[in-house]
Amino acid sequence: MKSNSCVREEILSMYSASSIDRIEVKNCMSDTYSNDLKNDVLKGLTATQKYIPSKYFYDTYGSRLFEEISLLPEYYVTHTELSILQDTASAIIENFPEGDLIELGSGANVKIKTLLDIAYKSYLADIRYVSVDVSEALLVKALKELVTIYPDLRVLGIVADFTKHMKEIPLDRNKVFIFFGSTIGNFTEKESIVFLKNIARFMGPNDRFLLGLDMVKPKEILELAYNDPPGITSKFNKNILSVVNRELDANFHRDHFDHVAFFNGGKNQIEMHLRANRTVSVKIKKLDLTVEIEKDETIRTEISRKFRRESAEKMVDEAGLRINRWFSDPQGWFSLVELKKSTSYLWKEHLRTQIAQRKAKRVKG
Ligand code: SAH
Ligand code: AVI
Repeated sequence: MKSNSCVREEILSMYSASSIDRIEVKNCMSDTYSNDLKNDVLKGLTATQKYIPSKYFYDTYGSRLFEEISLLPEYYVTHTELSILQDTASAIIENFPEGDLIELGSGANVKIKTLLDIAYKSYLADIRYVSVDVSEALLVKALKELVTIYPDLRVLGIVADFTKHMKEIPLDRNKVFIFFGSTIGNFTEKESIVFLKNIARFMGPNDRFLLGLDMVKPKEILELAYNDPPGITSKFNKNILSVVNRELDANFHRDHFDHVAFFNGGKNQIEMHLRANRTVSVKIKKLDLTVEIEKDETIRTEISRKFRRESAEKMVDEAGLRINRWFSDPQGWFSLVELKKSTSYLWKEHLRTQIAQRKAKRVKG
C-alpha cells in the first residue's frame, strides 16, 4: 500500500478553531474497503466452514453496539482492563516525556483517557495521540472529544486496517504502541504473530508496546460475556449481515439466523457464529453469487482467543518481543503486558545493518 493512497480529511465541525487545528485525519480505506470486503466475503462464504472476518462488524451501528457491550456487567473485559489501567497508568507513563502514543483499534477511546489524565497531571511536555481504526465515524468523534478535554494535545487519526497499513504510522518520535481490549485474540495464532512481528519491526530499543490480553477463565464466565441476557452481543453479531447486505447488495435476513457463542476449550477461544434456523439461499448481487446455507449450518463471525501466561510468552517471543512488565487484576482475569523489542532481535537488526554498510562500502571502494 503506497502512502499516497491515504487521503487527508477536512474536519468540519462546530468545535472551536483552536481544537480543530490540533486534529489531523487521514483515510487509507476509502479506496480499498469495498474491494477488500468483496474478496473476503467471496472467500469466506465459499469456504467449507463459512466465515466473515470480524473486522466487518464495525460500521457506525456496529461500533455503537460494541460500546454498549463494553458497558455490560457480563462483559468483564472492559471494566477489568480499565481497573488495571487505573492502578498502573502512572507506572506506565513515567519516563515518557515526549513522543507518540499510538493506539491500534482505538474504538471510542475510553481507555486512553486513563493514560492521558495521568500524562496531563504529570505535565508531560509533548505528547501526540495517534489513533488507528477502521471505523471512521467513531474515530473522528472520539478525537474531537479528546482535543476538547485535553488542552494542547495534538491528535492524528488514521482510518486504516492495522493488518495492512502499518506503514502509514509516523515513526519519527518515541513511541508507545497500544493494543487494548484483547483485540489480538480476534486473530488466529499465526495472524497474531505476523501482526506482532510487524509492530516489532517499527519499534526502536526504547519504544514500548502495551498489549491487553484476556486470560483463560471458567467457561461459564466466558460464555456469559458473549451471551449477555439483554442480547446486545446477538445484535452486534447479526449486524455483520446488514453490513454485507448494504455494501454488497445482498439479501441476508437476520431473523433466519441465531446468535451462537461458545467456548472451544480445545483451542481456548470463544467462537461466535450465526446459525441458520432454516435452509437459506442468499443472493449477493455485487459478487454475482448465490450462497446456499443449510439449516443448522453456521457462518463463523469471530474467534476471541484467551491466553495463559505461557501461551502469551511464547507468542511474543516468536514475534521478537519480550515482556518488560506484566500487570493484572487480583483475579487474574485480564493482563496488560508491557513489551519491548527483544535483545536478540535488536542484535540481529544491528548485525544486518553492519553487513549492509560493509557491503555498500565495498561496492564504493
Ligand atoms: N480498543 C477498544 C475497542 C476494541 S473493539 C477497547 O479496548 O475497548 C475493536 C476495535 O478495533 C474497533 O474499534 C474496530 O473498529 C477496530 N478494528 C477491528 N479490526 C480492525 C482492523 N483490521 N484495522 C483497524 N481497526 C480494526
Ligand atoms: C474487540 N474484541 C476483542 C471483542 C472480543 O471480546 O473478542 C469483540 C466482541 N465480540 C463480542 N463481544 C465483544
